[in-house]
Amino acid sequence: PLQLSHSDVSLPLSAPLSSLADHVAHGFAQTPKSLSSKYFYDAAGSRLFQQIMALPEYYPTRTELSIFQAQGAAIVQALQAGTSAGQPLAVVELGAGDGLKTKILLRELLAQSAAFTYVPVDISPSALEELVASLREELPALPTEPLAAEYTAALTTLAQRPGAKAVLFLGSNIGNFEPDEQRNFLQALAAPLTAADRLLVGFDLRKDPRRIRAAYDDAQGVTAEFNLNLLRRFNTELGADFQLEAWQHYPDYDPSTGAMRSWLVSRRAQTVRVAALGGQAFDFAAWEAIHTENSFKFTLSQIAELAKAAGMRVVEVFQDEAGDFADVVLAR
Ligand code: AVJ
Repeated sequence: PLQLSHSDVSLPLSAPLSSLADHVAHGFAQTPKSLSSKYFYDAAGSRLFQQIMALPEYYPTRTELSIFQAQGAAIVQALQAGTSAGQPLAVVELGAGDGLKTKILLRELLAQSAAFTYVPVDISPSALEELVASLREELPALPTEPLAAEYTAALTTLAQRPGAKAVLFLGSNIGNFEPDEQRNFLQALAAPLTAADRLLVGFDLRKDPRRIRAAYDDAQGVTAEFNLNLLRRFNTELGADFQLEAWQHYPDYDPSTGAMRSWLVSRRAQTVRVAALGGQAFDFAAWEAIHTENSFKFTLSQIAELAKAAGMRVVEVFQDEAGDFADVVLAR
């Protein structure tokens, strides 16, 4: 049997992660200064996100989990509806993380399907290693082809891979994109698919704005740590000299647009230097904010419009009873 350890794991890195230093230089040249949320997920950030998923305030993960627990069989059927029986299926998941929710669907697929391969894609090699190790334990019969890469590499994999496909994009990860990016990305995801293939997308829905805000401003401060970890990462990986106590996590929800945005606010005027950028200095005014994440919330009609704009149709919508979250099956 294959042994997996931290030293010998060789996950195929199909594309190098784009340079963190370049991203910082580019992001800090913008107004307002902006960073991509994809850089949250180093090993520490992935662990913090696991803690977030268990927080009492952070409802999306346990809500999507409950949808899978209650309706997993129907979801898995909908994912295979276009596929003829016995045809091998590739289940490609973007941003697989720890796979906690996906395992429910994988178990159901193993029970229902003749042959399928699981292709978890994640930007965090450490999270992917742990996922693969846990799958070897819990679902040893499942062929798994992990890919430590960004979403764009998953698009290449989808285009190159023959046969039927089910693409999973769960957890409202799509909410990290601005609305025009959401449409463009779904369009790019649809491009390599045939009419028989299915896409399952998780969307966090509009709800009491205070509940949404609280999910990103938990009492224990784990989300604040998660946000600040971005700066810690720049200190360790880029030799930056961010003083973490001079920054404040600030989440902000706009119920008119569904835009949940996270910021890091500078508590005072300060200058930060980045060794990896030749010691380049960046000035921050007192109370200046860096935009670090979007977590858009959706209405069902918005989702239908988005699918249409991306050239896809809504096949089926699965929701929890309270209507907090939707898992939507899409097809070309
Ligand atoms: C993993 C992108 C779905 O936006 O809700 C959680 C990340 N950020 N708390 C989200 C996150 C702060 C999460 N996603």
